Formats: sequence, C-alpha cells, structure tokens
Amino acid sequence: MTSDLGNLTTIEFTKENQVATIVLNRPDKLNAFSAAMHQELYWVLTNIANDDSIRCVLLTGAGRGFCAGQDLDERKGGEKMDLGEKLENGYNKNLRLLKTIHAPIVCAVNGVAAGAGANIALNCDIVVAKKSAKFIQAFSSIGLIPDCNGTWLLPKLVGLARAKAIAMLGTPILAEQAVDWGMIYEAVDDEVFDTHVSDLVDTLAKRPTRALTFIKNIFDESYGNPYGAHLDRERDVQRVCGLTHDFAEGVAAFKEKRKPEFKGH
Ligand code: T3D
Repeated sequence: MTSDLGNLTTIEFTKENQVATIVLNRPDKLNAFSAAMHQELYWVLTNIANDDSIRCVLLTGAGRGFCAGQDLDERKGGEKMDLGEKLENGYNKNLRLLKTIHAPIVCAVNGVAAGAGANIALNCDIVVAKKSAKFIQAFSSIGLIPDCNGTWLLPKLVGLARAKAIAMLGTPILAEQAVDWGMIYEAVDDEVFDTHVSDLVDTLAKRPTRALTFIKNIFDESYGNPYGAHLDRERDVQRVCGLTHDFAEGVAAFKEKRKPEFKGH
C-alpha cells in the first residue's frame, strides 16, 4: 500500500500557517479506530514528522465524539484473539511515530474519548477538552487492560489510587474532573471551544519551537533520569537553546520592549 494523502477516507489532514491539523473522521462510529484509520494516521504522522516547517500539531475528532477507541465491529464477538500483534502494528506503531514529532501536539477533545481514544489524547502534549466531554478507560469492560501507554501515563497524571480505580471500574471522568485530577490541561465551555483551540494552536505556532521541542522531550525523559543526570541534561539542552535565533530574539525583544518574532529555530 502506498501513501496517498490526497485520498484519505478516515482522517482529514490540512496544513496551514505552520499548523498541521488531524481530524479523526468516522463520526458515525464516534471516530473509532479501524485498520484503515491506523494506516492513514501513520501516513499523516510520517508526513508531519518529515516536515520541519510545522510548528504546532492539532489532533481532534469530527462530530460529537473525539474517539471511541478500537472499532469493535472489526473484532468478532465470542472469539479469543492475539491482540499483541494488533497493538504493535496499529496503536503502538503510531504512538512511537507521534513521539518523534518535534512540534507541540495539542489534543482538542471535542466529545467522548473512550478506550484507546482516551489514551491517545493523553499522549499529546497539551490536552484541552469541551466541558461536555468525558474520558472513559473502557478497556476492562471488555476484559482488557488500558493500552496506548495508559498504564504508564495514568498513574503519573492522576496518581496510582485514581488510576487503578478508573481503569478497573471504567468510570466516565468528566472534563472538569479530569482537570482537577491533573489528567488534562483545561476544560473549556462548548460554545467557545473551537475559537479557544484555534487561538491556542496559533499562539503555540508562534512560540520558540526549538525550545518547545526540548521541553516536551525533557519532561518525558525526567521519569527515567536520576537527579544529577537530569541536571546535566538541562545544562546540555540549555546550551543548545542559548545558541538559537529565538533566544537571541527573545532577549533583544525584552530589552527593546517589543513583541518577539520567533522563527522556530
Ligand atoms: O482490539 C484491539 O485492537 C485491542 C485494543 C483495544 C483498544 C480499545 O480501545 S478497547 C476499548 C474499545 N472501546 C470501547 O469499548 C468503547 C465502546 N463504546 C462505548 O462504550 C460508547 O459508545 C461510548 C461510551 C464511547 C459512547 O456512548 P454513546 O451513548 O454516547 O454513543 P453510542 O450510541 O454508544 O455510540 C454511537 C455509535 O457509535 C453507535 O453506533 P449505532 O448504534 O449508532 O450504529 C455505536 O455502536 C458506535 N460505536 C461507539 N463505540 C464504538 C462504536 N462502534 C464500533 N466500535 C466502537 N468502539
């Protein structure tokens, strides 16, 4: 199969003003992940990962939901199966690629995010949700564990006690509760959600992209680094930041009392 970004059927993909927008687009099924959607997302993420001009990525869903996780119509009821292979060639392949993207990734959760849909959102750098949206660790309701690195992310975001409970019970967590728990960044009134998200991605796309790339990566790295080694990492990364155009411009703009014009490098 070859990539043809002109012929996407399950995803909408646009690039404008250095912002790449990915819309999961199977609204009749609450944007549940089909095999075709995995493939198309892989093509789209590859395109973004190879495009240095992109300075912000927006991921959202079409219609009333964000994503209901795995398309269960692609799974036969009443049959056991090897899901390891499905995960490796679908969600995991895409998440590994997502992690290589240098630009900040905003997930705009426009409605229900269930199963893999919830955890794909949590893999993004900044998660904003409509107040009416909810997050459901739906996995255990069909005999599974949270995947898409949910078992890695959730305890770090909400703490072990809440992570275990919502994973075992499949309790729907409303957006405002998710903010209170530290699961996501913000919950926004439905009526102003689109404008709010658009302003957020425009703002991010104008900020010093190189530094933002380092920020997202070094926070992730921190979980595996000893204290002293992490200080060394900050020193080394700050050394590179100090050599960028955007650092020079940021300080100059501060001194000249004007708005900085960052170029992303
Ligand atoms: O298999 C593997 O590869 C392993 C990996 C697994 C990763 C996972 O994601 S496992 C978890 C899979 N997801 C779920 O179990 C969630 C199932 N969906 C729901 O529980 C509910 O639909 C929601 C709570 C998400 C939303 O409820 P509600 O009442 O707002 O909507 P609805 O009426 O249930 O759904 C609307 C339509 O979407 C409906 O179709 P219909 O009846 O109008 O023709 C429904 O069947 C369809 N839909 C929703 N989720 C899925 C789905 N169709 C296929 N797969 C789905 N996951």
